[in-house]
Amino acid sequence: MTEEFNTQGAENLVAIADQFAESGKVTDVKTFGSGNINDTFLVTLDSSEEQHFVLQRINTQVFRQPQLIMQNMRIFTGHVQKRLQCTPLNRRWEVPRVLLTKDAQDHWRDADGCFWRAISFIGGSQSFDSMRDRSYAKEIGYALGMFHNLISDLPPEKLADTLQGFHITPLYLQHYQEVLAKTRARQSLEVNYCLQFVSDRQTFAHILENAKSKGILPLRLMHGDPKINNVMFDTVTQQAVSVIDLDTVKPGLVHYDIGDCLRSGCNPAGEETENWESIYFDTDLCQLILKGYLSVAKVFLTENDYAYIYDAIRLITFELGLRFFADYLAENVYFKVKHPEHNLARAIVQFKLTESIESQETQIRKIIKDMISCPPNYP
Ligand code: GN1
Ligand code: MG
Repeated sequence: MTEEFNTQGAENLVAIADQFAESGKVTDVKTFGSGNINDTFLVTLDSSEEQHFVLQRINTQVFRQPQLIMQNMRIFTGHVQKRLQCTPLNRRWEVPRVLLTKDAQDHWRDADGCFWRAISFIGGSQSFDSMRDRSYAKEIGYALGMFHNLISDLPPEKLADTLQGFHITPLYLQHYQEVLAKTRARQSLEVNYCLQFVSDRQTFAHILENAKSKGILPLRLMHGDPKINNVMFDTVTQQAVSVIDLDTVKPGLVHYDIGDCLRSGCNPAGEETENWESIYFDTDLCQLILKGYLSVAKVFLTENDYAYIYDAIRLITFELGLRFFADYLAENVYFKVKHPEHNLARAIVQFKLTESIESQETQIRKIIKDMISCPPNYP
C-alpha cells in the first residue's frame, strides 16, 4: 500500500474503494497518474473478474457540482456504447464505465463530505506524459477524432456545463487581471517575461470566443482535456483504444480540443520540464496528429472549422500558460503544485511553446491547407 494518501489513511481508502467493488475484496489502493486537479487511485481486487478500477476524489473547489459530472458521464457513455453496439468499429475501442456503489449510486460521500467516484480500468493499456515515439502521433489524432465522431450526433444541450468558463480565454484573462491587481509576487526575470508575454497577446485572446458568438464556429460537445496522457494505448498493438478523463465532456468548441491535443502532443519535452531551451512545437508531429484526427473527423468539419485550427493551437497553448501564471500569482489555489514556483515554471513551458508555434505559423497553416485539399484516410 502506498504512503501517499494526502489526507486519507490507508484503511479509509480501502473502505471507500470497497463501496464500489462489484466483486471480490479490495487488496490494494495506490496513487495513480499525474492529474493536476483530482486525486486518483488504482484499486486492486482479489477477483476473478475485473482486477482493477480507478477511484477518484473529485476536487470540489474546481468542480462545484460534481454530480453533474456523473450525470454527463452516464449520458455520454450510454450514448457511445449504444452507437458502438449498432455500428461496431473494426478495431479495439473502449469506453470507461461508471461503477455504482452497493446502493446503486454513482458516487460516495465520505464522512468529511468528500465526493468519490469510480470508473472501470481499461485493461492491457497504458498512457504517456509526452510523445515518446512518432508512431503514436497518428493514433493520438485518431483517438480524438473517434471521440468527437462518436458524440457528433449527441445534441450539445443534453450535457450540463460541469465547469463554467472552461476554455473561455477572455474570462481567464479577466481573472488574471484581477489577480494581478492584488498580487504580492516578487519581480524576477521569469515573472517579467510572463507579464510581457500576456500583455502582448490581449486582443488575440478573444479569437475563438468571437468566432463562437458570431456563429462562425458552432457549439458542439467536446472532451475538454484531450492531452496526450488521456489517450490510452493497447500495450500489445500500440493502437489508441480509449480517451479517458471525462470530467469536462460538455458543450464547447472542438477547437479547444484540437488545440489542446496538439499543444500537448507536439511538445516532446513535456509540460513539466524546466529546461526551457528544449521546448519547441514539432510540426512533423502536428502533421501526423492532424492526419489521424481528420481521417475520422473530416465527415463533420466545415470550411470555417479548418480556418480556425491554427489559431486554436496557438490560443489553447497561450491560455494554459495564462492559467498557470495566474495561479502562480494567486499562490497556487487551482492546480496542485510540488513547490511554490511550479506553476510559474509550467507557465513558461507553455509560453515558450506558444512562441515556437508563432514562429512556425506559415508552415503550420500550410500543413492544414494541404490536408483540406487532400483529406487523409487512416488507418
Ligand atoms: C488539468 O487534472 P488534469 O491534469 O487532468 C486541467 C486541464 C489542463 C491540464 C494541464 C479541469 O488537467 O485543463 O490542460 O491540467 N483540468 C482542469 O496538464 O482545469
Ligand atoms: Mg483532466
